[in-house]
Amino acid sequence: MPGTRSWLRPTGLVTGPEARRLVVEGHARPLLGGPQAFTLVERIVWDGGIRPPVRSTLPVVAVDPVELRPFTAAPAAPFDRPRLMGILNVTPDSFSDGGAHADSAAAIAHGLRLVAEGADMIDVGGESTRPGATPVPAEEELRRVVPVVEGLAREGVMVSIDTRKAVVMEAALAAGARLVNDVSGLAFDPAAPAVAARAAARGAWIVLMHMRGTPATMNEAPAYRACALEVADELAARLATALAAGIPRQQVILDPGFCFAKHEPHNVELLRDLALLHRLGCPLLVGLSRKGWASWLESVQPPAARLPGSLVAAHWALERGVRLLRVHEVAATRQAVDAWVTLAGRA
Ligand code: HH2
Repeated sequence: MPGTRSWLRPTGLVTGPEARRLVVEGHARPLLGGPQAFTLVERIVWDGGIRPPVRSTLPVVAVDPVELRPFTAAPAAPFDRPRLMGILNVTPDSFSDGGAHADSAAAIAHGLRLVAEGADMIDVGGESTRPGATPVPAEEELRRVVPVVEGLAREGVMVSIDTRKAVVMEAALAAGARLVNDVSGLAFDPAAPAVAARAAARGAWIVLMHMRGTPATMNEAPAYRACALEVADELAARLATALAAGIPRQQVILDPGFCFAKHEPHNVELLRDLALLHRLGCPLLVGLSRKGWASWLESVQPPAARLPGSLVAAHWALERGVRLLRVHEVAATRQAVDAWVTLAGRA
């Protein structure tokens, strides 16, 4: 049928010594170099139309190893193991910590606390992107984030700048940021791809997140026929634009953008099919911390009370090969991740 394509999703996951034995015996392939391995592959065939995708499950030996390469190759450091990105919102209106770190000194102190708790990097944001958020002028965003980026970078912290604006990216990079995290996937500001390409040439990582529309309107009526496949295609398009702008693939991190133009069924479908995104060949980041990705979880108030749900979601993502978790509660997530690393490697 014209336009019919197929996607692969590793499944039938095993860990530890059992995973290593099954790989040696040829019954499994390592997921991104391990510690997990997958014994099965789901093939998803879809023509892009109104009929749902057709899914069939095969033993891993029935699939050409060349087709599986993006799912088996070990990522380069630092994403060869799970990493934590601690969230630092220097905003009055973020959904869970708005106003908590409004002045620079308090924000820097909080960032340093998150590093002491085990964060590998700190994501500094000066504009809330929660559903319905009001956009912030560039001058105000600069005033909020630059001193904080500077203060943390001076202390040797790896800083990520969470912004959609090229001028904010540029100022934060000059102040010492080494990651650019753009929830629009460099689509919001026409000047952003060139700024990100210059930063990548100097070694910065670029996070491309998936969303549709803008935070002000994105969750009014998101509609997908096959959410995970459409997100994969739209992220591939953002990646292609980034590559065309001169950003090397090895410097890109991809994020499906939970709750950005997505309601519960979309978030759940994306969580189920997360591992198919490895086909794009970049490390994956997820931001599920404190989010109401399911409607019952949304009704748990305040958002800071959603730690148990956030930890389970983080664990679910780790199991599927996600190597960068964007989280509010670093100490608790660090403990959960370290516990998972011990069990996944040895049990
Ligand atoms: N989520 C938020 C902000 N930035 N960046 C990436 N890459 N992925 C995410 O899921 C993501 C993100 C929203 O969360 P938060 O920063 O806690 O809230 P707010 O946008 O209200 O400041």
